[in-house]
Order: sequence, then structure tokens, then C-alpha cells
Amino acid sequence: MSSYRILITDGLDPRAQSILHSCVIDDRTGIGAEELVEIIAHYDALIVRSRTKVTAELLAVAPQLKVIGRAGVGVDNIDLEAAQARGVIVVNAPVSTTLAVAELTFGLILALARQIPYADATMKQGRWLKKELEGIELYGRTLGILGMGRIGTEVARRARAFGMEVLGYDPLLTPDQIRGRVAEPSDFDQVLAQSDFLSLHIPLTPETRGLFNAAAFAKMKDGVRIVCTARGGIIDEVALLAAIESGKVAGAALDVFAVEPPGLSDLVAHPRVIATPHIGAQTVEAQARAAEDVAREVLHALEGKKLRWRVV
Ligand code: 9EZ
Repeated sequence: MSSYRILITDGLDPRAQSILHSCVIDDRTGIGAEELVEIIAHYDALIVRSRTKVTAELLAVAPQLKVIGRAGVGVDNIDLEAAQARGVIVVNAPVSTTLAVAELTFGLILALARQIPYADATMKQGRWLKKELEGIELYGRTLGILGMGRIGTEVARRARAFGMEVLGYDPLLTPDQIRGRVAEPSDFDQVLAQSDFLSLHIPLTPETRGLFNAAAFAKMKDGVRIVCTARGGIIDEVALLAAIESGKVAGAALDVFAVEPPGLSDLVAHPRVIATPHIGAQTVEAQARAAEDVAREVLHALEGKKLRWRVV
């Protein structure tokens, strides 16, 4: 039996280890980029989450590497072109974290509507700001969902349960597909113009980087509230801060940042911003599913079997 060597650099739920029992697993969670370059040559497979940057330079010194597994969804930390050029397979676990991200998104929508984090923070200061804390109801308001993939669709279903009108835009889906995902198909500018809440569920690509810039904010309804649990970099953070300060944007809830961690930036510190440390996929259930799904997929790649979630 071949004993494949698998390197884990961003942690992996222990459940996955039993799936990989026939392999040699080195858990080097938290390893630095320089050390990774020194050891990568010895491995057949690399399993990462989002922290490890898999660059062309790293792949150039990984002659044994056959597969990279992303225990989760976004693969923007992996140089896909370089992997493809070297014949390295890339797989992810795109289904595993859907509900975790959708549920956090809904939590943030509610947190923005009622200023729940601020209400709690003031209670912990011994204050009682009942009069100041007048929020808004979701019922009857319009939620615009940009990106109607798995997560956007689950957010749409939850919004409908709250009695919201739901508009959906996705360049990869037909209007009928969007209707089937319980949103009213609308073009991008329409969604921006008509929504009381906007939720972003799009990948970070060269096309979507900075998509939410000053020009986009100008198209939005006054007092819009924005939630982003997708990827840092989709929102131009300088433009967002300006839009919040001008009153155009009433509030923003951000789980992702252009640079992570962002530290106590002006955006994070702003009273109209709710910030969470990229916890979208951080549930017991999602991490277990992501680890199991990616472990199975990595093993199948090593064994030359049919793959369900091949990215490259
Ligand atoms: C882009 C997108 C959605 C989007 C969704 C997907 C590649 N891609 N791009 C802009 N899957 C909304 C606005």
C-alpha cells in the first residue's frame, strides 16, 4: 500500500484523520511561509483553509505535490493558474459551510436592524439606552442578494420566512433559476437601488475586487444596511467608510476584511459597523463537514478516482 504524505497547515477537524488513516499526516498548523517552502517538497498533498497562501513560488518547490485540498469554499488563497500549469489538482468542500455562513449572515442582518451588539455593550457599561435603541423591522423590507449560489439561496429562504421581499442578482444564473431560489431576479443596479439591506455572496475575483466602490454606493438607497460574509476586498473599505460617514449607508456588518486581521481600523471602530473575525464557517458542524469532505476528496485525487469538487 502506498503511504501518501499529507501536510496540514491550517488545522483540520480530527474527524478527517480517520478518513486519511492510510496516509502519513503531518499537522503543521500555523507554519510560516518560509518554513513551508523548506518542507513542501516532501508531500503528496497539502490541506489548507484560508490562512496558507499557496503561491506559484511555493508550487515551484513542490515536485511531489499532486493535490491541494481547501477545507472550505473560497480558493482565492491558492494560485489556481500556477497549480494548473504544474498539474496539481485543487479540490474544495463547497457544500460544507453553506448553512453556517447563511445563519451568520442572518444574525448580522438582525444585529444591524436592532443594534444588538451596541445594546449589549451599553448594558455592560451599566447603561439603559432604551429610548435611543429604536431599530427597524425586517418584515416588508427588501433584501438584495448579490450572488445567488448556495449561500445566497439559503439567506433568501430565511429572509422570506421573516416576510422580506427578496431581490436576487447573479450573472451565472437565468431569471428562472433565481426565481427557483426564491428571489425576484433583478439586474445589479436595480438591486442596489431598491434594497434596504444588501447581502453579498460572491467570490473574490479580479472582476469583483472593489465592486462595491464609491460609484456603487452612490446607486444605493439612502440608509441602506450592508452585510458581507463573503470575502474581503469585494468592498472598497475606504469608500464604505466614507459612505457611512456621509449617512448614505446606515450600517454595515462585516465578517471579512481586505486585510485580515484588520486590527482596530477606523472602519472596525466605527459605531455603525458590526465586525466579526471571519467566523462565517466557524461552527462545529461546518468544520467537521469541511474536514470530512476535503479529506475524502484529497484521498480520491491521490487514488486517481472520480472527483466531486475539483476546482482545477
Ligand atoms: C458578480 C457575481 C455576483 C458573481 C457570482 C459568481 C463568478 N461570480 N460572480 C457580481 N458566481 C453578483 C455580482
